[in-house]
Order: sequence, then C-alpha cells, then structure tokens
Amino acid sequence: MAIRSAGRTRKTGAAPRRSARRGAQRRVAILMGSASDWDTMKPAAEVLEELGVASDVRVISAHRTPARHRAYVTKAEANGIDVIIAGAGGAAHLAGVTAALTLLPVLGVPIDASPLQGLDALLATVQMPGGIPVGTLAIGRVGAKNAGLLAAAILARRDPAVRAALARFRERQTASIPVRP
Ligand code: RP5
Repeated sequence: MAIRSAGRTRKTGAAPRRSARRGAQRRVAILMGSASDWDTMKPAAEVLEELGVASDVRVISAHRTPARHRAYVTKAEANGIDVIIAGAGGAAHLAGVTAALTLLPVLGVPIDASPLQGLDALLATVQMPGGIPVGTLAIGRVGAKNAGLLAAAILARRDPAVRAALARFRERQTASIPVRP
C-alpha cells in the first residue's frame, strides 16, 4: 500500500515531500520533529533520490504530535517502509520513541537547534538505554546524508538495484577526489 505524500507544514507552508519516482513505493521514512528541521534533513532525501530510493518525508513530533507519531510509526512496516530515519533537535527523543514503537531499523540524526549546538540532541539520540537501539549518525546535514546512505545500504542487502546504485555512488565519489590539492 502506498503511503500518502507529506502534508503541508505549518511554518514554511511548503510540503516537504520527496519521491524518487512518481508512484514508486516509498521505502524509507524521513521523520523530523519540526518543519524547521527540513533544511538539515534534506540531504537524506536527496541522496536517497540519487540512489533511486523513494522516501516519505513527514513532520512528526513525539511530544507535540504524539497521536500522529504513534499512528504513523505503528503502521509504517505494514505500509511498506523498511527503514525509518528520525531527526530532531534539543532533548531529542523522536528517534528513541520511534524505535520503541516499531521493529524496523531506526536511524537517528541529531539536529543543531538549541544553544548546545546539537550536543544535547546527540546525547539524547545516541544514549539509548539497552534494549531499544537507535543507529545514531553525526550531528546535522552530514549525519542526514549518511543516514540516507546507511538506509540504502540496509535495503541493498536484498535489492540488487539499490546495491548497484550504491556501488556507482561510491565510484563517482572516489573519482571526484583529486590526486593533488
Ligand atoms: C525539536 O525542537 C525539533 O526537532 C526542532 O529541532 C526543535 C525546534 O523546533 P521548532 O521550535 O523550530 O519548531 O522538537
């Protein structure tokens, strides 16, 4: 079953939606606690699109929209999602609570959204007590990009097309590194 595209967000008015191919099954969910997180999370959607993986981008807060969060996450696996990426700033519990509600792998992206410059979100996301794991990436846009790549690597175990796209990505990346400065 296909999942609806992201709804309209309150601050920007723009709908953070992203689909690699029109009508393609969105296999990776990209959740963020606020529309203000979208600029940071965008590299996850962009790299997945580059690899031909459709993503479902949603603004969902564990504490400000708890009902929306539970409804989405508990149905995600049945709706064809394979991996969930969750980015949040401050006392960032989005990834941890998401992981508690699903058996899907959850990748957390700490976001620099407070005077502590993301250190708070990093610790909140990475320091999950034993039993409910969150695969935590780096703070900010680099972490989001790597979350997209890691999600693709997970899909690639059973999807030869994604594996081939990932291999081509690595080749392009290697070729782009100059021998001399
Ligand atoms: C967190 O609070 C969000 O993930 C965001 O990083 C931060 C600030 O949110 P806004 O006040 O910009 O909506 O829940």
